[in-house]
Amino acid sequence: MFSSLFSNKEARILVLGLDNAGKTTILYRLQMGEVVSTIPTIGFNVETVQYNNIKFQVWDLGGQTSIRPYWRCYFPNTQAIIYVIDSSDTDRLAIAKDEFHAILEEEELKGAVVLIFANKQDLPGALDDAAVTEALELHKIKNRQWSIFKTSAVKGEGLFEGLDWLSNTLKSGGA
Ligand SMILES: Nc1nc2c(ncn2[C@@H]2O[C@H](COP(=O)(O)OP(=O)(O)O)[C@@H](O)[C@H]2O)c(=O)[nH]1
Ligand SMILES: [Mg+2]
Repeated sequence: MFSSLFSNKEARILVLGLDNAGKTTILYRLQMGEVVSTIPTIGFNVETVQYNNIKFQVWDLGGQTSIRPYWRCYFPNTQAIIYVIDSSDTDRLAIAKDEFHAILEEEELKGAVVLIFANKQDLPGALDDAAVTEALELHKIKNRQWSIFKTSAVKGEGLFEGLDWLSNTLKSGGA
C-alpha cells in the first residue's frame, strides 16, 4: 500500500516534534525498511529510513540550542514536514507550538508541505485535532498547505490517512 503513495517523486521528509511524541514509533510502525540511527555532530541523533526515493529523517526538537545550527544540514530539498504531537502532553504543548513555528520560519523549509499528527489519541485526556489546532495556532500558517490528523502510533491508526493526504498534496504540486 505504502509504495503507491509517493510514486517516483524524489523527496526528503522531516519527521519532527518534541521527544516522546511518538516519532520513532511511527517510523517503525510504517515498516518502510531499516531505520538507521546516526549521531552526525555533537550529540544530536538522527534516524533515517530510505524508502524508494523518499528519505525520512527524524530528530527531537527542543533542548539544547547550541546544536540547532546543525539541523540546517537537513533542510535543503525538504518537500514535507511531519510534525508529531503528544496530544496528551498538555504541559508541553506551548513548547511544541514554539518549536513548530520556529521550524516554519526556516528559509529552506518555506516550500515544505506540513502534515501534523495529533498522536496518542488512545490515551485518556488526549486533545482532539481541533484542540491541537488551536494550541499550535495552526491558523497562523500562511502560504503553505497543511493538514492535521488524529493518530495512534501504537494502534497504527490515522497514519496512512495522513500520508495519503501528503502524497496527494505533493503530487498536485505541493505548497
Ligand atoms: N499510548 C500511546 N503511546 C505512544 C504512542 N506513540 C508512541 N507512544 C509511546 O510513547 C513513548 C515515546 O515514543 P517514541 O516513538 O520513542 O517518541 P519520540 O521521542 O518522538 O521518538 C514510547 O513509550 C511509545 O511507545 C501512541 O500513539 N499512543
Ligand atoms: Mg525517537
